[in-house]
Amino acid sequence: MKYYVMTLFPEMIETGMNSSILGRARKEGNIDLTVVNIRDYTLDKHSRVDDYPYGGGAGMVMEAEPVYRCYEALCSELGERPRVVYLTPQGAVFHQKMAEELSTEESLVFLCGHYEGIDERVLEEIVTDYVSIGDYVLTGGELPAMVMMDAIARLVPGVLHNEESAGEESFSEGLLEYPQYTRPVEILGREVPEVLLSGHHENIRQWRQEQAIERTKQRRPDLYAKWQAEQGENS
Ligand code: 6GU
Repeated sequence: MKYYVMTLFPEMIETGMNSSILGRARKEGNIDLTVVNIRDYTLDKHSRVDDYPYGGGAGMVMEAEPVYRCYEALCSELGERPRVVYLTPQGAVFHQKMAEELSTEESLVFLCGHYEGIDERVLEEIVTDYVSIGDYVLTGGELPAMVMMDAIARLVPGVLHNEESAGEESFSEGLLEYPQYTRPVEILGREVPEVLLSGHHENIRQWRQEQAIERTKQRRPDLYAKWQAEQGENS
């Protein structure tokens, strides 16, 4: 998977993408990341990339030209025109299925806005996907881009190692994950559930399934209702 991030804050992306599993995936060559500074593409002699909004109002708007020139330079270099994800609270809310779909792309461009947004005309010209990561307002698209890159990367073959398998956790079957325990057997006056010590694989599987269902019902009644409806369809 090749990620390209267009941003005014490249160091924020570089810092965030160097640690943990993502850092390892880059070193191992399963994820490639190129961060480009939109400011490098302004023709303004003071390197300005924003201006006052037509019609008035608070804040500044990012100009179309540097963003457009930045994307076109990228495309010339690549010899292709990858999908462009614009991070905005006005987008469709990101979810696991979307991550799965995007993980099949060879390359993805993430466009990060700041201030009061980007001139609509360049968005109309280059953006293929408008995505939000939830119903709250952030100061810019960098954190959302990193959230998406993380969720997508772990679905790319080779990124997770055996012990980190992508299949069996939250959402893969529409349920939250069952509780986990490790040594010691007793701590804070609480014991590991007996069944997990039994070595009886079928009982353990059943117990975990029940826990996952109960936990989803309690904590995410919305997901539980969806899961129940799907159970009905499949039987
Ligand atoms: Cl993608 N951008 C910004 N600025 N705020 C957000 C968001 C994106 N998703 C949720 N809030």
